[in-house]
Amino acid sequence: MRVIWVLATLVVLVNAGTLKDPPKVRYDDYSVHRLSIRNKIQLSLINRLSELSDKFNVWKEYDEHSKQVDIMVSPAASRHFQLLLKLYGISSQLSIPNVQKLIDDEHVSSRDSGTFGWRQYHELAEIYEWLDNIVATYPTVTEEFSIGKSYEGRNIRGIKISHGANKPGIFIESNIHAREWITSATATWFINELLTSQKEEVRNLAESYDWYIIPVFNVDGFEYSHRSNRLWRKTRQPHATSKCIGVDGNRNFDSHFMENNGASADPCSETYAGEDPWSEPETKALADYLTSIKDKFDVYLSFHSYGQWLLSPYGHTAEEFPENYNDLLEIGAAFGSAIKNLVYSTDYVHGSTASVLYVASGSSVDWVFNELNKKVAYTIEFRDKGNFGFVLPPAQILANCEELMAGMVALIDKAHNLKYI
Ligand code: 0X9
Ligand code: ZN
Repeated sequence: MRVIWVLATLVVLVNAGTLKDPPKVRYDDYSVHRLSIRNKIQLSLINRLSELSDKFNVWKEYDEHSKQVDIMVSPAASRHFQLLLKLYGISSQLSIPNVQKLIDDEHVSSRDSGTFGWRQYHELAEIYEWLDNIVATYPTVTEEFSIGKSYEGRNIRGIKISHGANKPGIFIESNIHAREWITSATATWFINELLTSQKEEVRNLAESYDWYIIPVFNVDGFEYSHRSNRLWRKTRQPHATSKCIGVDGNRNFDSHFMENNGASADPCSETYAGEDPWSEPETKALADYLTSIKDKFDVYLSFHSYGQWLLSPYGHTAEEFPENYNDLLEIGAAFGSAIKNLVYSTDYVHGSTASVLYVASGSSVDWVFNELNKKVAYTIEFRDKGNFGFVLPPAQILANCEELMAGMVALIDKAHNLKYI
């Protein structure tokens, strides 16, 4: 009898949607602060705070360029946090007073009526449905591919756009970090432009190169960021001995894995590298796929947010620079000034990851650069510089897309002139 009651209750709960969609994590009165760090003692305090992951979440790590850290603080920890700032003499600026407000605003923005568009963010099912339509609409120049399945069994899909056999290839990986929604919004827009734009510079890009684009790489994390926790970053594979879930995919590649403190060994950290390189099915699938087409592409780009940076190797050390670093800087300068010349006058800073940002080891870009020998490989950190961070308002999607296109045209043009492509 009791079993029947339990079953009946379950049926009611499932129908009410209670079990289907667990409540979303809320960020009411969570605030984001921009801290100016002046010494090692201050920095080590922030690093220790960031280990208390239910109270603090580092949105942007310390970098030598700005000497700033963006940190999100829970309302419960807020008073303690202010005391610590005072005690350690850390100056701070409140950049976001209430994260939940931004998350709520993201949803009430002007929705595209019925069709897929770029005035709002879309979830994975919508992006995949759109991709189906694109492939059906442009069958002669597009080809769908899948690099394999995620931990939770989702397909990791990509699109190849090609106007003829064996053109030099450009590979774009996007949304390895789940919460960086602007990346897949920009990648899908870019696919659409390559197929529909009549602008000469875009037609040149589309028709002179083979494009391989994965708009959402971390599919499980992305889905989770829509359904449960807007600020999820990592993959979704559980850990054997920790309650914390997932790995930072961009620390899980087998290139200088875990070197120089460029990743964490703590499963609860946002930059947890994983037990071993390739512990995540997603990174393994991407590496295998890239290896299988390694003769078909010359340029590799990884889309991230935020900070407005164009970052080249190396990520694992600031002591050494790649042999072609001057070329990478020249390409970076072209990218930056093309964006600066647009009406928005947005600043991008370029340089090696470890020297201008921070040491990050085991990233996809460094693996492609070092192991597949692709000498034009960059991380692009899109808008903004911290006013909205990961929750970039949908009203900024199109401006970000325009900037990417201007930067991309200049980047590819310069890489071509320097004979990389
Ligand atoms: O830390 C990262 O993985 C990237 N920044 S983010 O805020 N989007 O998480 C930077 C990646 C730098 N790239 C390389 N290490 N090559
Ligand atoms: Zn990222």
